[in-house]
Amino acid sequence: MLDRAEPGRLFFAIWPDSTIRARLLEWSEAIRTDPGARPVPGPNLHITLVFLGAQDSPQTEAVRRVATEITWSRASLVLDRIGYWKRSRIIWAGSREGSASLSALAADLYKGLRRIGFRIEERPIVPHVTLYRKAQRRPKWCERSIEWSVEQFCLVKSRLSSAGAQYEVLERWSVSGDVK
Ligand code: 3AM
Repeated sequence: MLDRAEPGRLFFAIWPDSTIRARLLEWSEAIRTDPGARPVPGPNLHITLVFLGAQDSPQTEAVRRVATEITWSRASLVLDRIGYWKRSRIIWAGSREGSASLSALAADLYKGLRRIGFRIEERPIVPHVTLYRKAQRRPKWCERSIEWSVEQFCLVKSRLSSAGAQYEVLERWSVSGDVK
């Protein structure tokens, strides 16, 4: 059940299509060692670009305008490594090389947000897809390479529920800057 009193937190993200999602799920299954680790369900798999926290409606509208004004080019990203963050107990899929275009997109979003008065700490993006939460140990080694051609980014609302995070994609922007 969603907690209706909770306004939801916003973030910009990249959402996989069904092909990339299926490959991520298959990889996630292949690296599993800790039965207590919680796999992120397929529909929730994503890469966070910029986290905005809770925002009211006027702010959300201003944030949408920032995204609409951004011009960006198609980003290519190769997911080819599995990582484990012991402190946050997260297992993730990431990229050895990173992606200059995704970093530029995140930097432009931060710039636009600062222009409209947001004071958020700019974090260098480490593009990653969280595969497991509450992981107590490192995953199994399993080599994979997923080539991801990113053509859209989106604004997402996250709400916490007893079943975990619930995500709602509010809007998507394509490479040309057009809203789909
Ligand atoms: O995409 P991942 O799973 O790495 O950890 C949260 C999740 O990241 C992160 O935003 C994504 C969508 O919820 N997140 C949550 N609270 C955050 C905060 N205060 C945060 N990132 C930065 N600051």
